[in-house]
Amino acid sequence: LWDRDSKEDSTDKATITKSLIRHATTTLARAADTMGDLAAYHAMAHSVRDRLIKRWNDTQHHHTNLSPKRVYYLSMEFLLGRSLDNALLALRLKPVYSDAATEIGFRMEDVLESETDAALGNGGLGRLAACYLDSLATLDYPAWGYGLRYTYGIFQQKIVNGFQTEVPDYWLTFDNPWEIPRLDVRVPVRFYGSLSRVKDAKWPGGTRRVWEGGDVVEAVAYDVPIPGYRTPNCLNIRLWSSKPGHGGFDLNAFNAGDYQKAVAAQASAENITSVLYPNDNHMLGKELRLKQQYLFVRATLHDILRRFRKTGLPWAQFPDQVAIQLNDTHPTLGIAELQRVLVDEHALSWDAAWDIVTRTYAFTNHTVLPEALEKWPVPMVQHLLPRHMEIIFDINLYFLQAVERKFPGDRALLNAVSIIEESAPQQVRMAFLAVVGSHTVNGVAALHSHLIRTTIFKDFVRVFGEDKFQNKTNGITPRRWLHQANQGLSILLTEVLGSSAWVKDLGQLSRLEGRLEDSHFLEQWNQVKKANKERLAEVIYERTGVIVDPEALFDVQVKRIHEYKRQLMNILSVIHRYHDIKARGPGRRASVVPRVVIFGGKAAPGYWIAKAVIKLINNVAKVVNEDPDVGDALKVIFLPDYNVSLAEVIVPASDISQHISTAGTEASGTSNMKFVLNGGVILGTVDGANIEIAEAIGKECIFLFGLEADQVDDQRHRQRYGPQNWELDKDMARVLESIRTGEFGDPVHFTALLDGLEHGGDNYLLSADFPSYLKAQAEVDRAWEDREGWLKRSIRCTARMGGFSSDRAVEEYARDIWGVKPCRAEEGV
Ligand code: 26M
Repeated sequence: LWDRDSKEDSTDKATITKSLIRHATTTLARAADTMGDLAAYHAMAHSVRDRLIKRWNDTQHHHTNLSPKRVYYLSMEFLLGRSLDNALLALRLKPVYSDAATEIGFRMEDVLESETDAALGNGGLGRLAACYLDSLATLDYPAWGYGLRYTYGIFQQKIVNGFQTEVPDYWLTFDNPWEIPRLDVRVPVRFYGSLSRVKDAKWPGGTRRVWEGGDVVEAVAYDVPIPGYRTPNCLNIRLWSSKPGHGGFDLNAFNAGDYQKAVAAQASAENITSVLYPNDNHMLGKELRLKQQYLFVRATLHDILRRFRKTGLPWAQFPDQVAIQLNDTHPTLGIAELQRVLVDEHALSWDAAWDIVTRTYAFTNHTVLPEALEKWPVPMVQHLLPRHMEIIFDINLYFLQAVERKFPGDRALLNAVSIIEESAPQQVRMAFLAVVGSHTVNGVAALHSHLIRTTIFKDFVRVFGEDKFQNKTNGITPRRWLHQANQGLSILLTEVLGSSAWVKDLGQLSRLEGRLEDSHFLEQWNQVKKANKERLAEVIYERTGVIVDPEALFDVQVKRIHEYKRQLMNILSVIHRYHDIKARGPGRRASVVPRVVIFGGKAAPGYWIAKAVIKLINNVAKVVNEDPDVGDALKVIFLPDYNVSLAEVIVPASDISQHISTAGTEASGTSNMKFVLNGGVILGTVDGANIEIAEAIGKECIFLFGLEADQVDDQRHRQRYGPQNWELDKDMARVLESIRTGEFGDPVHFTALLDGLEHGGDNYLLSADFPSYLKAQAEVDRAWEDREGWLKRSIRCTARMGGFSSDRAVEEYARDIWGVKPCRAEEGV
């Protein structure tokens, strides 16, 4: 199909320069000598895209021919970030493209900076999906990602007067070179409508359930190529976009002369995928979100089933060809949808269909926070998806009957495991549906997996047994989070380890430990970190106007703003530190360890407490940064619009990063892994993956503090109902008093924050952990003063992180859950 010897395949500078110029002139209709960085980016992206598409085609053909079992990763979010740099590194063409860019008058950095992030996700869950697709591609697994093509990704955050404001992220303003529209791949999707029963001898029992009427829209496919690193394989993420249904005009309205109404109906179809819901770890029961979920699973299953049917295999072999992973409960309607299609459209018996469903699906849980667990009101599901509601009731009925047979008369158990919550109105518990419809359920870190077995899913462990509930500790891709984001360190590692094999085999980093006494190497390590801190200092100056000293300790907390993540505790400790500096007087100030405390993160637009925390951080920053008594001893920075590409600058520049959630609340965390991999030390609680990181790198390399998960409930209980009146920690109370008296601006903005701590029972236990937090902070200061000790700690961090690669995670999923094997396309270019 493709002329392999064609000139365009060559990787010499002249060929690449020519292809840049050709894309500038023909694809963009621009003159190469008058274009700016943005146009140069588009020309380069198109040139790289040509190469990706070839690999993509070869991989798909190869997989179609061999027909191996495939894994389908279903995620409502893919937080990909930028693609150009990543693709150039995967193809190992960055040096020659850089030379070509220079040749036509551009600096590679400026070209790369022109790319807008693909930000189709909120945070950890969406970024995890992106890391897993990178590993699946790199390890040659036959896999597809499926998601939604939101017109607006996560909002852009602007800080105005210290407040977060949200600006729409219209990321498709310019053409998106990283997607291939498949305007011919369209799937009709029905909403609402009614049910009937018709006679049909082909169906078991002689009747068939028919769902018809309602509104029909179409899902259109857009494909995003995901190149593997140093392999010819290139995977696909298929993103669905909603469009008006075929013959989309509402003919009744049209005939009645209501042209406006007919057109408006078209717009409402396009609305479905127009915006990503900006909530992270919080459920919102909006009908439009349910429509997104159904459109997603309906289109995806249609596609998967079509691919399976081309094999000509019998239905019973579907689970030998298809593994579907549910990234949290968001795609759980897919369970009911597969059952519906098999029973209503392909005439399988209920039991035969259910056997196929439960051998196909597996489910990853990402949170135990009660407010994040998805529940949908039965009347809403009934109205929007009448047949699915019926099927869910039947699934529940047969499941509860099986429970009754195993545990006769245990009504409390039946109540506890019912997929339907008997509230008014009744609610569908999506996590329970996901557990019942999957063969395997996994948590995302050891503690989290233990917690789901003993709390939210404990009754299901009785019903299904222990083995169904597994742990798969999260991982991060070393391609983006070390090789790409930290070029300086990447070069040093390759030099010291003798090859770049570590990029695909992260365990090799352990060999760094042999270099701990090599003072030349220590100095090189130091220089890399210093350069990364200088780069971040420049970004801080550009975006906030504040000058920071790269020699200071860089202390970073970047993640979504959420009460359980306790950014509030961090800023309160900053105030405490500020008061300490002020109280010292000029003489003793010189002995303070200079710190730059850096915050970043978005609050959900309706999450007022989180927004107040952002305002407090900004107000504290203003007071501290402008106080001449403080100088370089302390600077406080809030970096606006934290996203993947900003993370790529921040992560390599941290000395210490904070992961300080109340124990038992952060399922895993993944930025903790990114920081440590880049030689950053952690200050954290005994929570999520922090625990496994501590085990891997050694207690001396991590600063852990605070209550442990099994102490949290008792502490909450004591605070609420304890024998003595519970009081706030004294140091914390003093800090709160300074906020209340207006030291950091009009305290009216902070009433909710103060009240939550003083009268609201301090649900996230900031006060209980505050003393040990301050103590850990002081230990960090002392450790920093021993610069050589710190450097060695930094190297050990990187050296011992091999186990946190997403390659390891994906291999475990492949072996223990999916049963898929690598399948590499033939070496082409
Ligand atoms: C649900 C309903 C309606 C709208 C939005 C949602 C929703 C969206 C995102 C709920 C939760 C969402 O994300 C949760 C999440 O990101 N969890 C994080 O997952 C990471 C990867 O496993 C973990 O590392 C984090 O600890 C966990 O908080």
